[in-house]
Amino acid sequence: MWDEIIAIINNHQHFVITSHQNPDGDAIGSELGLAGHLRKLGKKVKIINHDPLPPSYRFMGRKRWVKRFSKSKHSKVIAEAEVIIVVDASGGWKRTGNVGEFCEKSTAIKVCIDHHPDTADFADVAVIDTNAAAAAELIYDLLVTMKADFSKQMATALYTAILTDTGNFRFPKTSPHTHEIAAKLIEYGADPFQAYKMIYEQSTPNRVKLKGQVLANLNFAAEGQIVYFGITHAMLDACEVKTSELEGFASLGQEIKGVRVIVYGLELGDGRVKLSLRSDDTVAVNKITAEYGGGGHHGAAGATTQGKLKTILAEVVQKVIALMATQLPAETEPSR
Ligand SMILES: [Mn+2]
Repeated sequence: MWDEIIAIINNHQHFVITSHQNPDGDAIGSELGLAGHLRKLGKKVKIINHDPLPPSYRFMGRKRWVKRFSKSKHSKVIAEAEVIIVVDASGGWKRTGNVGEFCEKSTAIKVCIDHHPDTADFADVAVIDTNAAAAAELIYDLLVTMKADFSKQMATALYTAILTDTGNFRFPKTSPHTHEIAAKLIEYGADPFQAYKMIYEQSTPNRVKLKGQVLANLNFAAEGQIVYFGITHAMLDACEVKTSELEGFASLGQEIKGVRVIVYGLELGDGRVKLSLRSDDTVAVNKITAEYGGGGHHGAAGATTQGKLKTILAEVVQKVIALMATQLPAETEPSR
């Protein structure tokens, strides 16, 4: 499955790696793990993303290793790259934001490595495995196939990617292989305690207070099977919390018994609302985000749309109710 990609890596020198907008732990960790290996092979590698490196992921590598796309600085690099590798983002160049239009125009060979169920026909070569719990699992497999020498930094990046994308090894795609990979990465120097602390225990007091405010005002529908809430720009201003600090808010309410779907809307302050949907995997919430031009998995999906927060939340909740009526009822015992 990796032959073609390995041949491409071996035969070229200049690489650009990118991923989706609003990069998560899997996007950044996969990029850094792969880049670490390519650099060890003596390749020239640039990681270029639409967004800046979120501060919470800085511990995975040096800040300068992950660049925020700038037309003046990077359009030439992208145009002249021999190979562009997109990780954790199939579904087309639009998923990669501003980087995408330059990647599309580049004459580079385009490679996609991902675990999302989206089409990848924008790439020349794609390895898509929807059974992988994280794109980083696929990167790990590629690196092992290439007999990579894992540094502590590469192991930390890939471990953190898997940690975050599996919701701490509990989402349904967490497999024996996921744990085998994690075990190896710990051997290679990843520190589970440190990774958890750096990802989940770096909140500001204001962030925790905003969380409290959200939890105190959760809304319920479908007899408690749906939790929904919105965060307005005014709430962020009042609490002095930045949108970049809201990682993890999409699963608020998940701990409540009987909840199958969480609908979360965030006012972006420019007339747009960012929607994040979560489900216990019995409801394919990506069907709903697709209607808003977004993507994702059954259990976690997102989209950005135009309109009033309250109206959009009400509309999405109705869509979830309709979708739940067409799908299997929740199991009495959770599947995970
Ligand atoms: Mn992922």
